Amino acid sequence: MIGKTGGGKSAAGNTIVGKRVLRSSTSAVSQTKSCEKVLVTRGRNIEVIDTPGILDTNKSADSIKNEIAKCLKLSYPGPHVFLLVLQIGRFTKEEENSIDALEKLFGPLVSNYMIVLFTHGDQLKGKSIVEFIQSGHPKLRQLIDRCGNRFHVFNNKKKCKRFQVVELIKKIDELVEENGRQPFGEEMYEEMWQSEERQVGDTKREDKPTEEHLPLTSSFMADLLQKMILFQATLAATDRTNTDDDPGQSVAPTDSHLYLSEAKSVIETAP
Ligand SMILES: Nc1nc2c(ncn2[C@@H]2O[C@H](COP(=O)(O)OP(=O)(O)O)[C@@H](O)[C@H]2O)c(=O)[nH]1
Ligand SMILES: [Mg+2]
Repeated sequence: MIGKTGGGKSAAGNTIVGKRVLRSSTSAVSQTKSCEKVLVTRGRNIEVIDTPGILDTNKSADSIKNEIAKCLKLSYPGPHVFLLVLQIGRFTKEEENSIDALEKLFGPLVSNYMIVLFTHGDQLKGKSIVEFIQSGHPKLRQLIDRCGNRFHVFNNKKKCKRFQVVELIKKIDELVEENGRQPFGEEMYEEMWQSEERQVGDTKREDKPTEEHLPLTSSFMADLLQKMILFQATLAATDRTNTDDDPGQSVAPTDSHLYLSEAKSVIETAP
């Protein structure tokens, strides 16, 4: 799960798991200090990895690099899906730039593994999520389009949440099939493995790494830091062409701009 602080990632993780295991709160400060993996077993194993807001631009590239490295380890041999968590009624510049930025970090194939997961479904007030998207900001529609038109909505406050989870898992299963059941980032993990062989100067090792022993060499980390800097610059970029053709809903160059066409009453919780 990827998104900005306060978007509802931890709450969504709890909805998926069916228990309150991840810390979730209204605080503008991230309650999720570091990546965490939780396992849910309901006839099958599902691993959910919660992350602190890696789309927040007030964090240093170096600290986010370390979080990403931890996520890579936790998700070895690669995630089957990235859930890009967006809060209904909030769509910030960083979220708008998120796909471009994530492609800089993980490569262009990452969008083949993305599903946009909206939270705060209760804010739809009777509207369907499709209606919300269709009447929403063009940039939001573009983002969903780039994610192969895959999206889902959670109301994490709903009493009975199973149905929405079942529907999400169905969408994930379809995506997994579309991707030939291959997890994301095989080459990236392969590259880590090989860079360790180069560093150690070993003859080729037979054993594949396990999650705990996944090598993250200094050259891999240095490369990751470079990508992280590019990632953050892309997140913070302001699209100036936007203002001319769409003056009513232009993207303000602030960190916390809200597209209020849909949910005027939503309280901004991001820093
Ligand atoms: N009304 C409502 N509140 C939600 C929903 N999902 C999350 N929240 C609240 O939004 C706040 C931020 O959620 P959190 O899971 O900590 O966000 P994170 O920083 O992305 O992990 C918390 O107060 C949650 O209770 C939702 O679907 N509906
Ligand atoms: Mg959290």
